[in-house]
This record gives sequence, C-alpha cells and structure tokens, in this order.
Amino acid sequence: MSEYETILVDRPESAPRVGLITLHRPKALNALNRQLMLEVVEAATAFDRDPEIGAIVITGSERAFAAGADIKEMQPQGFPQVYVDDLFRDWDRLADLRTPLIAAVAGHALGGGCELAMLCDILLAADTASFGQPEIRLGVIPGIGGSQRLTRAVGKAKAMEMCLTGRTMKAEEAERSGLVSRIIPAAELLDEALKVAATIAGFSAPIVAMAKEAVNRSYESTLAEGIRFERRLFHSTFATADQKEGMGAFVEKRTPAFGHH
Ligand code: CO8
Repeated sequence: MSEYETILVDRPESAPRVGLITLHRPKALNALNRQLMLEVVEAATAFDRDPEIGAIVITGSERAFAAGADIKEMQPQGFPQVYVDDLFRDWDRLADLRTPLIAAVAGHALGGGCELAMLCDILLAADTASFGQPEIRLGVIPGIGGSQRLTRAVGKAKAMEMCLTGRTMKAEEAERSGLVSRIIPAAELLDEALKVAATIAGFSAPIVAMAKEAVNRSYESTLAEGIRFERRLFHSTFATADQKEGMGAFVEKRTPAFGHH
C-alpha cells in the first residue's frame, strides 16, 4: 500500500474492518492536485471492493483537511484542457461507492476540501475546523459539487452567501447549519471517527449499503418516491441471513454476529 505519494493508507488495528485514508501533502496544506485525486479514488475504490472493509475514514492534518484544489496546478490551464479532461470528474467516483465514507475534518476545509468532505456520507468536525467555498476570490466557482451539496446541506441563504463572498464557517456554525453531524475536540477527532467507522463496519455490510442508498435517494427524488424506494429496500432486508441473525439475536438476548450476507 506504500505506492501512494500524496496519501497514507492504513487499516488501524484499533478499528476492525475500517480503512483509513490520510491526505498527506503537508507543504501544500493537502491541496488536491490531480495525483492526490487519483490516489484517493484508487485507495477508496480498493477498500470498497475489499469484503474485509466495512467503512472508510478520510482525514487530513491538524492544520488542514484540505485547502482546496491545487491552485498552482490549475492556474496555467485553459478552457479546452479542463473541458476535454473534464477536470475533477474522478472525484464523482467517490459518490458511487457502496461503503460508507466518513470525513474527519480538522483545520481548513476550503473549496475542493469542503467539497471532498461533503462527498462523504458522514462529516465529523474537530472544534478547529472551518469550511468555505472561496473560489469566487480566484475568479472561478466551486467545481466538485460545492454549489449543489452545500445548498442542500445548509440551505440557499447560507450557501449563496458563502459562494458569493467566500466567507468561511467555523465548526459551531457548520454544526448548527446541518453541514456536520458532530463537533469533537481536535485531539479526539481521529479516534472518534474510527470508532464511528468501526461501529458501522460491525453491522451487516449489505444492510449498511441499503441504508446508505435509501438516505441518498432522498436527494434525488420526491418524498413519495423516496418512501416507496425505502419500503422496497426494507422488504429486501428480509431476504438476507443478517436480518434473521439481527432479529434472532435480539429475541435470544445475545449479541448478533453478522455474516455480511
Ligand atoms: N493550492 C495550492 N497550494 C496551496 C493551496 C491551494 N489550494 N492552499 C495552500 N497552498 C500552499 C500555499 O501556497 C503555501 O505554499 P508555499 O509555502 O509554497 O507558499 C502553503 O500551502 C501554506 O499555505 P499558506 O502559507 O497560505 O498558509 P496560511 O496558514 O497562511 O493560510 C489558507 C492558509 C488560508 C488556507 C491559505 O493557504 C489559502 O487561502 N489557501 C487557498 C484556499 C482556496 O482558495 N481554496 C480554494 C481553491 S479552488 C478550489 O478548490 C476549487 C476550484 C474549482 C475550479 C473549477 C475549475 C473547473
């Protein structure tokens, strides 16, 4: 796993069935260049395909989750190149993964950094975290879903202000606005994120994937459609051995041992 240059990849002993990806370009505050994008997507996809992994944590450093797409790499590029290359397209592949992704964010999560955190399924923030879409100051707009996911997360009023002025949000405001699920003291962030991931990874993998798919469907459909979709998936859970195990364990007053099938 040491072939990566811009990320560290680990399977922490303390967190069974959890894959950890640490963004690691310390001199550039983890700016997201092309290599880092491809490495994160490759590592996350490998974890996703691994039946021994049930949740993935993505984190950065104390100072920065990521200070955005790499401005120095983008600066000389022209329209034909970014259009033909479909710059940032590969990030979309993270949204297709079955395995839940947890962003553990400390320090700056700006531009593409904020967008990467929002691509994850659960966003945990250290008390040092700050979030923003400052692209407007650079003469561009968000390009990895920021204008869409931020608006869905915090509503039009705040998203519009942040995208038009570049104002950043500290952790407390981000939690109050629904962007992050919880604030955790910075020193405990990674341990807590690994704990959350291990909890998820201990449940039945197919049922976790269904729960994730059902919640995500709410973004893409009407309430009635979403509820119909949820009901069909709920019925499908009864086709799994893990439903028998989970309910059987409750009735027999024991801890379930999910076989992930
Ligand atoms: N890209 C490249 N390098 C960066 C970036 C970045 N986004 N952010 C920081 N760095 C580098 C700095 O250049 C500096 O390098 P050096 O030591 O060689 O000068 C090093 O990281 C440390 O940074 P600072 O000295 O600036 O650290 P400070 O603590 O003083 O400031 C900040 C931290 C406030 C985070 C500051 O670095 C900053 O404002 N960074 C840029 C934030 C930003 O604007 N991010 C948005 C980028 S654009 C984007 O993400 C999406 C673009 C979508 C475009 C779509 C096109 C199709």
